[in-house]
Amino acid sequence: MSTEYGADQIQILEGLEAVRKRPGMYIGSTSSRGLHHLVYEIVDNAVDEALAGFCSNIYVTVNQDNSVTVIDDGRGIPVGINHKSGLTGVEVVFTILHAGGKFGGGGYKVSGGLHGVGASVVNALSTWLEVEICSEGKIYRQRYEKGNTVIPLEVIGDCEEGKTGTKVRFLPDSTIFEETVFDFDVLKQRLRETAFLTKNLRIVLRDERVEPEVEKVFHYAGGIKEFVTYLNKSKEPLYQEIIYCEGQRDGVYVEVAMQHNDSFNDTTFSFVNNIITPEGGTHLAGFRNALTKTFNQYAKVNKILKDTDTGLTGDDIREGLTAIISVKIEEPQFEGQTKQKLGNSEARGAVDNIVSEQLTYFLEQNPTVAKIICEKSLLAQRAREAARKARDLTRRKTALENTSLPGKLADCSDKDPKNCEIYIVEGDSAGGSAKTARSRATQAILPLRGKILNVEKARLDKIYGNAEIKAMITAFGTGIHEDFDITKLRYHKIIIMTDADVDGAHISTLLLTFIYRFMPELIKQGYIYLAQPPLYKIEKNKKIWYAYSDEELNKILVEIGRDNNNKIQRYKGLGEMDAEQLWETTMDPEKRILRRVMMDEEASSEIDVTFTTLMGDKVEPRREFIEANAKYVQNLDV
Ligand code: 28F
Repeated sequence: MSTEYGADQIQILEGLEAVRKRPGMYIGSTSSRGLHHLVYEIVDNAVDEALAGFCSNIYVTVNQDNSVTVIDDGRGIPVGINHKSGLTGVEVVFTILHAGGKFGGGGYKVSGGLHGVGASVVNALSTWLEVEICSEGKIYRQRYEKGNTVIPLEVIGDCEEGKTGTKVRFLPDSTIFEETVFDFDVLKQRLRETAFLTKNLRIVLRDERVEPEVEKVFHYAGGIKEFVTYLNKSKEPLYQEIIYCEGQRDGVYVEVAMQHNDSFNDTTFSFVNNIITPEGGTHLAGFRNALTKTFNQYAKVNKILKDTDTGLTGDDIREGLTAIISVKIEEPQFEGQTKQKLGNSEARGAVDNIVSEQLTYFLEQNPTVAKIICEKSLLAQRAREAARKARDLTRRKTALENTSLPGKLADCSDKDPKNCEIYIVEGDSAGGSAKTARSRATQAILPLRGKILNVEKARLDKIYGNAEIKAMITAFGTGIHEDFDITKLRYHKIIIMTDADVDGAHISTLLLTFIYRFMPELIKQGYIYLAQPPLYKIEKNKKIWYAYSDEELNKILVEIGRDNNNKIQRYKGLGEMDAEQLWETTMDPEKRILRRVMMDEEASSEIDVTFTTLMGDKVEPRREFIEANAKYVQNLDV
């Protein structure tokens, strides 16, 4: 190989330098999320090899030094020189942005990858990266540092007869990423999803940083059918079958799986080339159209609906539905502000067509299932009518209705939402203390009585009729569902304040479930917080300390000395604090600790599982909640 820098090499260096200068442009961010994307980029290349039909196992290992190794048993990245570029296949993959062959031609039909940027971005953002290829009985290796070749491609040994594959190991550059420690649970969730979406692919995830090592194997022969079963695992399915449609049309490969459960939510997730599309797009629109059309047709033909009846709406049919829509397409076009919405028009027609045809056939073959779904939809239709009436009462359409703020709300005087906060407080007594303690100008208090309605288990009419829920909806000002309007939000901090015990945690979950189902945008945009009341009060020689955790208590005790003059009080509830203490420990913006509730849309299928597992009928493991909840919460000292 030539050691002189030709025009091509200079271009490569400039390309990778650009990635290091503005990493956010290529991987979204340099936070923990961007860090994890590095793994997905490498894994996605291996998944592409699986989709092409040449790879059936992928091994992902987080090593002790926090580097990551990904191995596949595909054909191995080509080691020969590509005549057009004068580079080896390996160099094309690891040094050229938008590595060739991924989109269109090159034997690759489809591709994952955040923006299809691939392995070269990972290479540019790694302190070092090593790639090993097994091909034609030899092991080849190349090493890069910050994207630059430090050891050119060389043969380092022999490999087993007939064995082929690719191994990549890289260490993310700590001068680029704010976070360099991989979260095993985050990787686990994403790789499980990837395995569901790629039938028969086996993904083995290992964590070597812990003793004993942890290993997870994801391998689903049923693909997205098993994904639906997984999502419904803590719900009651209405029938045993998973309805499944599959086909190809206009260059779009379509797969749909679905099953209804006895809940009232629509849990549909759509994917394009294995990447979740939180805002849906043409594929989802095609699915919804097919579903509404096909069920109405079936219900009419089979006299479940009379000709004079108003038809079933999409919402009616999707009540209690769990569905996965997965399309694979050569050149996906993403639209919308966050580029998360599929735009290709051919995907709409393809999904609509394939689902309409195969669903019609399924319903004819399975009249019992068809009847169950139609009846559930009819019930939903009636409930929706009742709900509409109840809901109109909770809607605030005009400015005049501002006067109808809930009676229990102690509103703040400042009217600029940016300055305003609302405390949702468990119990009337704590609510009273909070009202006394608050800073009237900017802090509003809404006390809630007793347990909050579990929205996972109630139909819309009951939900709209619930006083506590109505009070929150009116106080927040945004409306819900299709009426939701973030510009009407009356407070830029919505703070949930409950007792620091198991019941308090349960109430927080109920409130978060309600917000997640009815106004998820409030979570996505970071307006929801959890207050953190202290667990202990320590008194010594008339001086007072508060501890918010057991560790903190120990720290304080070490500082002030453990002796008999210490008076330690364990707070069981907010009610044990007087107004002054509540202000000082939990409400004073200068001193309090707030935890912001976060939500990663990429992980939305897993968040759904968390909420339904916690709030559904089958299990209510309170302790588990506290652990699971911790994952969606970030500590903030505000
Ligand atoms: C651990 C990560 O990256 N696996 C990959 C292949 C296989 C081929 C390929 C990849 C070469 C130059 C585009 C092999 N034989 N795992 C991976 N396995 N890339 S990445 O080719 C990419 C072309 O430009 C491959 C025949 N065709 C393709």
